[in-house]
Amino acid sequence: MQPSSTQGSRRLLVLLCLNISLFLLLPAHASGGRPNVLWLIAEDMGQELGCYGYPIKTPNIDRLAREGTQFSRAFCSSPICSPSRSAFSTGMYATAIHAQDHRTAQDLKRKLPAGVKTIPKWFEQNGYHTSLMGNPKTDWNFLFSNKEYMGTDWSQRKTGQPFFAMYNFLEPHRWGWSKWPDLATHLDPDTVPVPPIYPDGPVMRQSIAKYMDFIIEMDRKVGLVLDRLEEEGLSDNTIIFFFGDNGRTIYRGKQWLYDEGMNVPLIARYPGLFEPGSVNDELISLIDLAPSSLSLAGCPVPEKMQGKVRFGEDAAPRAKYVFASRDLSDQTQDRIRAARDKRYKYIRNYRPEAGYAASPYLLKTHPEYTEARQAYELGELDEKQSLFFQSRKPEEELYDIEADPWETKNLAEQREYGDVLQRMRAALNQWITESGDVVLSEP
Ligand SMILES: [Ca+2]
Repeated sequence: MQPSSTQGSRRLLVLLCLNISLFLLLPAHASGGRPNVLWLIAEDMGQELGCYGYPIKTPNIDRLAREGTQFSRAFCSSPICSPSRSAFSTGMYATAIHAQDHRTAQDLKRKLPAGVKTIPKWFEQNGYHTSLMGNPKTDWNFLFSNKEYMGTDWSQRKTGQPFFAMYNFLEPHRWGWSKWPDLATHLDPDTVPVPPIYPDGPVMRQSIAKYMDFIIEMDRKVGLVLDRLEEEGLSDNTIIFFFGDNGRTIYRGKQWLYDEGMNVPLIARYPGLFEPGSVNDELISLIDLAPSSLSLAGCPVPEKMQGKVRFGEDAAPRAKYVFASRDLSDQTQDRIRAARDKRYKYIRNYRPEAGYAASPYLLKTHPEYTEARQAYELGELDEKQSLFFQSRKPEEELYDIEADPWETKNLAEQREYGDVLQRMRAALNQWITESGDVVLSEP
């Protein structure tokens, strides 16, 4: 769902002007105290929300979008839980801190490098109370103490103390589906949209309907948190970021570097900074949220953080690219890196011979994969739907996302895209070197 770029640019320009003027008029400390920072984190979720134009009723998150800024080009830096969470919780690429493997065995985990800490630790150092709320998930692929967070609820803070809270929702993560069989809402599988890359079968429809059911449930829970902020008089002095930790979990989404695995919802609300109801089409990586949150709260941004401040008076220049990695994912070893600009996606497969290996986890939890695989073997899938069942991946993939949002037409070998390919290759190479990819750039 890409808004028109011309319209988006105009809106962005207006937004930036408004933001700059409003920010100057109403800095973070205008109310006399430092703002609270609240991260609301959905699991395994793409932009399937009413406010993004998807046919689903999500009134609470839509309300957040109406009161803040909705980002269309927000991306995780790894398309699966633990490397993504390791990254956005430190403001570092997972590949730069030995956290790229999902999930790293406990005895292989390392300490964070000197000068790198988790976001709650940085906030604690700046006098904040920190809490891990909702689903108590860290899922970090590095060694950490049991004191990373000070508590489990912002109510545990001292009088007058600002808080940072990471509030995790389990929904719509797939292994949780069986735990809540009695949701208030059950969508009719016959009414859900099936993307063109997937065969339209009954199990596929059930999987998508279930995913949507859980988004509706997650939206209800977000509403409870927003109501609580309001009741406690905290709405105006709390910076909120709502986002998904990685993309949607249908079999070509989560774990893979297509937009379905990388593109996540991101909505920011902070009265006086984010223009109500605005849309921002600029590239943003989830690793930008840690430095941005610290900066907006008036805390120094640690020198080593690789993410960039994206909002407020200390914002960095706009990003030209976002980058992502995939390595071990459960039981399947692969190595993929990707660069994405506002229009193109470049994917480099280091193990093309591995194909699109389905892990036992995927087979167990994604019944639509088995349905689709059987249809493929019976010759019932079209060309787009068959891509995921090829025994070998291309070494390089290049997609024009504007023309081909589901990334089905690989342009890497087309001569007219040679310049784009070369530019994207160079950008990826530069990122691998400069970010210190521990797998690819160490001797
Ligand atoms: Ca996840």
